Amino acid sequence: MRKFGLFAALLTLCGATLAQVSSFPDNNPSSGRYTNVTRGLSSLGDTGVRFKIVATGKTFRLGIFDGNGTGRWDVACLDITRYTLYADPTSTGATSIQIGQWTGDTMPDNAWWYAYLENTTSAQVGQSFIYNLVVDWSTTNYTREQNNFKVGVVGGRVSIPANTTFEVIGYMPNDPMPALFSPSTYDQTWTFQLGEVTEGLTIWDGDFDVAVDNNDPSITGIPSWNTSPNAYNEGVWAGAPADANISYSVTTGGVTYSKSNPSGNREWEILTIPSAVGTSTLTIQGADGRNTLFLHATAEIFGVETPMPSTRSAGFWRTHPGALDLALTLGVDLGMVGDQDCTLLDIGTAEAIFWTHTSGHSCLGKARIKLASQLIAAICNVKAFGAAPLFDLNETVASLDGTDIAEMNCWTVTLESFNTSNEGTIPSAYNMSADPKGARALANTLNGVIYPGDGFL
Ligand SMILES: [Ca+2]
Ligand SMILES: [Ca+2]
Ligand SMILES: [Ca+2]
Ligand SMILES: [Ca+2]
Repeated sequence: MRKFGLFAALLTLCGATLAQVSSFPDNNPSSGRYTNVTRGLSSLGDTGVRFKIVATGKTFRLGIFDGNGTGRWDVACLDITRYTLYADPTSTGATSIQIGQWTGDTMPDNAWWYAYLENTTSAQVGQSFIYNLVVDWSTTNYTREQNNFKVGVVGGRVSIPANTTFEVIGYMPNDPMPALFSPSTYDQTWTFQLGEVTEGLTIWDGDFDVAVDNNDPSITGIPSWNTSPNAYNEGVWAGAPADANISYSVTTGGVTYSKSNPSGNREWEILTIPSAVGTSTLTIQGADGRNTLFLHATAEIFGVETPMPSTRSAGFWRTHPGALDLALTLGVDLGMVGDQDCTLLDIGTAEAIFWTHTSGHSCLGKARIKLASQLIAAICNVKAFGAAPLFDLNETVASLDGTDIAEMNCWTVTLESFNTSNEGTIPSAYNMSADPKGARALANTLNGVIYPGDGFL
């Protein structure tokens, strides 16, 4: 009984950290849904926004999608956006201990950027590590600007802290400038999970730009926490640009509270829920890509949690040549290995690395073959299945070209553990039959012997 309890507790601990990818608002590159940082633009933007990250374990991966301010998913970004991570063990938005800072101009367009971070005791509370991610503008030189992005965390959870203003925008393919905002599956709706509140729940909606605004009797003036210099006192403010059908609601304890006439231009309105029961859901309908929505709630707000993508072992990739061939078309780059160019690995070399007998090779060659086998599998898992390692594969690739055998063996163990970490469902295109014989026959040979190349001697 006691043993089982301990095992169950360990499972809970491990499952809570690695079973999911936590993203805000989501981790889908074509959903059209973004959070952003804005200034001006007939709206309520200001200096920046912030996110709470609670990590567990030894390391976590911080991801930013489209962190840059140009190209796809961006229209009006002039300044450089800063992404600064602070230790925040008190969950108060502390900024005294900086963990790292990155700028949008170094991040890729329409793609994820990742930082691999070791948890630090300066952020520790019990078994958790709490961080404050601040996204802001690096100057005050521009009065009208906007950078859209997503945040994704593996090895932890990202949220909007309670009593914090945040921003969201969603782009349909037919929004202005479709070249920037398609393909997009955005359907004008949003769903957020709200953290538990013990008292009543209050949601403030800002600049929802409802076309025909009314006066909200439950609020006067501007909320005391508002920091935007552009806010108007609550009143009757026609939307600019106007959204005809925008509304939102909160469902809690089986009851739905709706706000059918939310805020007009540059004002804040309110939805009060007298008794929120357990976890609640916030839903928004009718939001388009011409207008950033501002929200501020007394509850913590969560985006989308998605299951950890699956992985397959080196043994799978070795014996499934069809799946391997398909994954290799996505570009498996092992860099230079000695004088051997493995930057665009072909199936003959990949199968030769998998199937070669290491007996005739040097210690270095053997270490490289073992590491390269796991590395091919890991890169295939990342590229084909979207698997999410908690370490930087580029460091492993660099190690493969080095001569530090102990380091290589260490990476081999780490990679093997990653490659066998999640035997869940894989995309159907990769569900092919095993064909070990056929796979072996594809391996490069030299004088009739399987030969992965000079870099692996
Ligand atoms: Ca962009
Ligand atoms: Ca962007
Ligand atoms: Ca109003
Ligand atoms: Ca507006």
